[in-house]
Amino acid sequence: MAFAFQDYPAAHDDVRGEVLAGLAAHPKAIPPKYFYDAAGCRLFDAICAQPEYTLCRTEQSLMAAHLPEIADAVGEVDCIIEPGAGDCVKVRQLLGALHPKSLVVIDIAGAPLAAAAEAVARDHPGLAVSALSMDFLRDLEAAARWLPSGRRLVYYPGSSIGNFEPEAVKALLARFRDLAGRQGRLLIGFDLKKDPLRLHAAYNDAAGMTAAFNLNLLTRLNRELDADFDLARFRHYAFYQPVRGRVEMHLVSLAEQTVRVAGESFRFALGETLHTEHSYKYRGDEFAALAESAGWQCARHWEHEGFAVQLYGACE
Ligand code: AVJ
Repeated sequence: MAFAFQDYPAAHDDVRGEVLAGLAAHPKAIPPKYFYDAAGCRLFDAICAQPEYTLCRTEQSLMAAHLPEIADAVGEVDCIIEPGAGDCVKVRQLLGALHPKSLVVIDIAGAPLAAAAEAVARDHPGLAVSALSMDFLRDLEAAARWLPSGRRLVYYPGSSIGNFEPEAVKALLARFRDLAGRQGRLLIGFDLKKDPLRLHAAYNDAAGMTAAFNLNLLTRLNRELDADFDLARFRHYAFYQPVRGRVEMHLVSLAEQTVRVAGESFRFALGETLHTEHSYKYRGDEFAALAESAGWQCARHWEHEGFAVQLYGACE
């Protein structure tokens, strides 16, 4: 078994700085990557099991249904790189079809990533697995030294790309392109624009899992940054904004209140929002235009029940 774990603490230890800056901004905002502590990961899995939230199940069945065709279109691959790999469940599906020599998985949450990646290495003798704990938004270049030469595929499933503003998508995809190198490829999954009422329901599930996921961010800050958020005084509020083509998720203050976070005070007016997530939805051609502006050429498009997977090659 070939397995290596590398922690880049400097690249993900700035929770405090980033959260305090976000709370001082107008409107107040905290980046969605902070949802995913242990409880947040469990709540996200619970969201994926809700009848209203079909995104993960749809991607999973799209991939299963088109796997041979996708593998064929991707062609020969020496190394798969997955930023934000989490529990590595999605990339396992690809390994059996593409048979790469190495796998590089990256995630901000180091401990669960290391465990998941080590299990992948155990199940695939002969595959060299590297797990990198880092915030790939800040330190992706450090991943380059773990990449063997040969044909690389960047895999970015799950509509994680939806969390970024279009300008940031362009910048991130350009960095993926640098990482993939010449002959590099990108296989990316994203959620499509659809009936706004379906989108609304997906982020307002009847069982309250999305609300619990959103509010768990405050529980995390209470624990890790010695904050004193009163969860009963914030409302989960999510809606689809069709002009911008995104679901916005907020925590709206139900009272005028002052919250202490890491020794600092922040005032919330009644009705003031703490913005926690964007989840952009695209049409296939819209996303392809964005990726093409970042130096990628769209090779294939698959879609199934409102979800799309596209394959790109690097423009020469
Ligand atoms: C994991 C980013 C795809 O935006 O739909 C689920 C996260 N937020 N419910 C999404 C999420 C609220 C999810 N992604």
